[in-house]
Amino acid sequence: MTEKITVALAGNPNVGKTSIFNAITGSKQHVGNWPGVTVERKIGKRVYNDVMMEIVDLPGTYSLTAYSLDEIIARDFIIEEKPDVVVQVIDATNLERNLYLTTQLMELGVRLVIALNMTDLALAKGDNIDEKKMQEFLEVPVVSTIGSKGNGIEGLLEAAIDELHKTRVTENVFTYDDQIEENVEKLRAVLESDPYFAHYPSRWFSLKLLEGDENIIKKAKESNSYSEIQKIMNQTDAEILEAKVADQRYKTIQTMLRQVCNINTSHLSGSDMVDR
Ligand code: GDP
Ligand code: K
Ligand code: MG
Repeated sequence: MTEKITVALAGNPNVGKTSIFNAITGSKQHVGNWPGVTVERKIGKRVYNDVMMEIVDLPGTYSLTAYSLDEIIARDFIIEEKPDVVVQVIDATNLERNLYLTTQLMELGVRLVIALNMTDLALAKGDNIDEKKMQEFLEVPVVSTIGSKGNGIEGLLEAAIDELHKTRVTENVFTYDDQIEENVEKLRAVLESDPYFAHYPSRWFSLKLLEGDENIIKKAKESNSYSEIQKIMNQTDAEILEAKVADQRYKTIQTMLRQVCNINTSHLSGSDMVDR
């Protein structure tokens, strides 16, 4: 019997998503547009170990905020269409920047697998990334790939199927300061008592409301609980909260980088520099 699953490929622009998409799907792909917009949408198929996988190549994004159409498309696909597994393709030569998206995907609570791509270039630079430690730190499967050569693809598909069959999704969330957490808890209580929100991850949705995310506020306005939600939202300054959340994510990334990487800093500058 064949199982059918949907796997979404997410990641920053130019990290090798389409190369990996092509390596997975070969010629079995369909190119069109996302509904209502002229952003390209690629969908392909692959049967692996009796599993029929529908693969979706999401637009390249650095973040999952509501600031750009690409980000809204990628995010809405993940929260509304609920792919069975999200594979984030990461450029191994640019870990810090790529991991910012990882922190957001983790907060969304999706079943996540990381394709650590461009490992040939990282090696050539002299970077030494311990993918096992990275996997342990993030509690997310990490598979090394070279997308342009099709290396590591089978391991990636296996990890995606394994992830799907795990009984529990890893809830590796970040905690913020007490005031944020208090308001998140208040919002969660409201969201979880209103069936309209049953579809959404409540912690993530609460944080987005507190951050003043327009697209998420729009969704909340369609519920019967909006006046109650608004009262809680008014207790926090959205801009300050957004900055605090970003800060916490970067701190976590820095901690991880110190543990898992031996980056050859002679090739790096600016934000890629790891303080050790
Ligand atoms: P996307 O924007 O994420 O879809 O990235 P693409 O798949 O279009 O890849 C961007 C560029 O990186 C292309 O020139 C690819 O051939 C190249 N590329 C992809 N994966 C790898 C890899 O693992 N190693 C190297 N050296 N190049 C890669
Ligand atoms: K691209
Ligand atoms: Mg692409």
